[in-house]
Amino acid sequence: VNGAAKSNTSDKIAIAAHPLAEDPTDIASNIKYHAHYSPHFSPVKFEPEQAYYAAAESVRDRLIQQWNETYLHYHKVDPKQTYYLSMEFLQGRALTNAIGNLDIQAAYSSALNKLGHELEEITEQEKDMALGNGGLGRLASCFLDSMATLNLPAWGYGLRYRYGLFKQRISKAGQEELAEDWLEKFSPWEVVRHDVVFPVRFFGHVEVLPTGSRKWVGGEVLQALAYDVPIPGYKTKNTNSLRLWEAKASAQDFNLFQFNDGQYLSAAELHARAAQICAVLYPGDATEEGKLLRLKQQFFLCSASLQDIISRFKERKDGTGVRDWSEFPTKVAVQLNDTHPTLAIPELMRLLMDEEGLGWDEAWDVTSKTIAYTNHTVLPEALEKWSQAVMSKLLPRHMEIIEEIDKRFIAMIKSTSPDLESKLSDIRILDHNPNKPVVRMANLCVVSGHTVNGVAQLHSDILKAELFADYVSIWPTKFQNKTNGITPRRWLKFCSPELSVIITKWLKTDKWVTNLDLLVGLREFADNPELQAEWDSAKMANKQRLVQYIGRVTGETIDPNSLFDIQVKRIHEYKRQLLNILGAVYRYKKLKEMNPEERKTTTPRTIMIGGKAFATYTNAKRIVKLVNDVGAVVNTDPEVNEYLKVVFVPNYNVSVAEVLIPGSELSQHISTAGMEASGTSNMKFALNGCLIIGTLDGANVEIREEIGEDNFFLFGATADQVPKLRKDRENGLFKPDPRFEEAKQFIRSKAFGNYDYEPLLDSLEGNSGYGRGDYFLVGHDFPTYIDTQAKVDEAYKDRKRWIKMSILSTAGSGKFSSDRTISQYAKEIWNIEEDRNSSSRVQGNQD
Ligand code: GL9
Repeated sequence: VNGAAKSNTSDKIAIAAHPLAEDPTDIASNIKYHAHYSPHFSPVKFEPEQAYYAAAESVRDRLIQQWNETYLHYHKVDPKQTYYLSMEFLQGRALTNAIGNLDIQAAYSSALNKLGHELEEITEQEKDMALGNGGLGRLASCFLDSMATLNLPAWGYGLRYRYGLFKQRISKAGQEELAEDWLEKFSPWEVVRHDVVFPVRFFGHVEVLPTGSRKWVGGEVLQALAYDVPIPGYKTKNTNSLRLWEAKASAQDFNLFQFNDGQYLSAAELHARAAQICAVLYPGDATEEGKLLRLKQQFFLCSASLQDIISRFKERKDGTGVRDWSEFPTKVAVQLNDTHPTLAIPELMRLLMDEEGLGWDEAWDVTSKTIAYTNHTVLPEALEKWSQAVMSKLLPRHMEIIEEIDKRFIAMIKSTSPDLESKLSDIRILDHNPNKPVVRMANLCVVSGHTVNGVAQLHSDILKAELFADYVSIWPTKFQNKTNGITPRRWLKFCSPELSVIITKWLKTDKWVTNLDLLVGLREFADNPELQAEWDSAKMANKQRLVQYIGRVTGETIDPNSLFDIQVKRIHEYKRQLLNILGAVYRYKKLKEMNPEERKTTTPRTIMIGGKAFATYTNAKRIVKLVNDVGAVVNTDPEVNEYLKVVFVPNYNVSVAEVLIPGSELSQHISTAGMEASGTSNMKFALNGCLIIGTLDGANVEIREEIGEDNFFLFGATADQVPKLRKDRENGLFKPDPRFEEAKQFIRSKAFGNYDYEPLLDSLEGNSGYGRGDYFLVGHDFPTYIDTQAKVDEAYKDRKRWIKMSILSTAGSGKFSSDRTISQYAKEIWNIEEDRNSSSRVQGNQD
């Protein structure tokens, strides 16, 4: 718009490179330097997009400086280092986070002003790096932030997917999926390492060498090329890496003869296959399609990462490349983020035995002391099982190794725990079920890893009592809990600067940013009218920002004085968005039945629901459609739309969450008890002073303990009641509440259009049967849900009480910092330590 004005102001700034400039004018020069000498656009314009890329590259210069220093420092010191292997990292945007962690916000903001731009506006130009599906991937990213901030030597390893999580568009038909090309215009946040390349083999066969040792040969060999993303810590020089692998084929694999012969496709066949490996993020839910490709992706990550880890182990210390292998577990900790990287186990065994010449016992000792496993779900459909036939074909040597681990485990049970012999068919690794012989990846992890952990206390208890119960008697100390956490930098300080300033003012310190327990200090002021007024106005500013956002993406006008009630997460039946929308339907019906005077006494609400449904998960897509259809009717009904709006927030992702969460007042975490392993958005909402309506599930249990039961709207069955409730239901003992029947009937009456909701509603009916019988207990929990929502309405009318609860919610959230979680992993699983030198290294000094 004001491009001319912008270039005029910007003309006064000379082009120069001051990579570590402090002064805004020098920073502005550095930004101009990038726009000029590393151009990505023709030199005519300097609009927000151009300014974003130039500013990002300028910030990256600083990161590279301390990143290189960190690398060289660890190279020399040779500390024990953690490697977090994950198929998913949900990084979101990097610019605000980098500027915030480097503590250069003010200088960059003013530098950009000098160039005619606003920092807030240019940060909006960045595409989310969405290499993950949901909580599991975002957790990995929060962990990276904490590992860097705590000065831990710790890297992430993942895959560089071309297309991250799909973009969601809402049309008349419901959800549509579009490819999201985060690399369309290049990412300033990755650096390709042309010297870090490892071969990764698929297929082929095993040969026995004259020495008796075995070797995997033949098949197809691709190259793994490293792309590094810098991970800055908050106010520390320590800068770690997220290393993402890309699959390549080499020039020799390009068949010039075929190409010249016009056979273009087959000439580059291996190149095409390489491109498939990193083409898309696996959608994450259970599907039959693409199993082989998914297995290839998993192995690609594991093999490249372990070769890299081993080569770093050899290179460090004296650089001779010769080290005692018993030292390996004292220098390397590998954490498996769920079972997706399980192949790290047989791959490490193979590398140690077949490439490095170790015997089985020695290799097993090293492997089992190195690897630990985190379980993130008890949903049976998400517990990975790979066909033995597929595994033998794609990874013949690994299949041999898995068979040997299985055989030795059985022998061990027979000799040491004969009482468990009858359980062997469940707890062994191979399932020889004649219909479909499979490898059970979770069992392989439990048998091979030194530690297994769940992600919230309730979840860890369930793992020990149910899923892994038989192993507990074999290895009583192997099982731990590590309650999840979130980074307070991204999820409070940077996404809600207004609230952060107030917190710092009242605590008289900003140390809470790295010591979140200090938030309890807010408790003593929870009744203070001055704090309450400031708190209220900060929350209102965040609500206003959200009003603008919703207006922009949906065209809907929402009332900033209504209660902002939000449920955002992947759409899944166990997360029960259906319970939420049935509640909204019931509320709408009651409002319709009231007279205008009665309506005025109600608490106005804006219900916002957002999240992506996996493309082939039909019921999840029907839920998205239903939310949109209910919204279309309610929001245009002049009788009620002052009191109720229902908004579907499209394309929920990390940067959308950064706008929604600070503006929320009530959020819903209402999964069927026992099914949500932890949840992490519940922590983000609570930290931002948002009250929770929720079940006793996952980390909700601990959040309620921390912030106090008076400040948590609890309802629903508990995890230990669920099995009996399901049984009762099967036996025809369930008596539905009339309000539940009323809500369903209202949808069936076509009040929200003609779409066929019968399959969705039918899932709530009957006693049992595929897709029937209300497995998720929506009907059972509906009446207490409605009653509890009425309590929410009452509480909201008392402004003082509500704000006090909001303050107490933030005050009680200290435990849920990922800094706490990561310190526990570091001490209790990885045995790694903070490197104090890496925080204080002087610039330019490489030690
Ligand atoms: C999940 C659990 O479902 C969540 O409850 C948990 O908070 C996170 C992180 O531990 O892990 N496990 C899982 O498979 N997902 C989770 O969110 N799924 C996705 O990320 C899509």
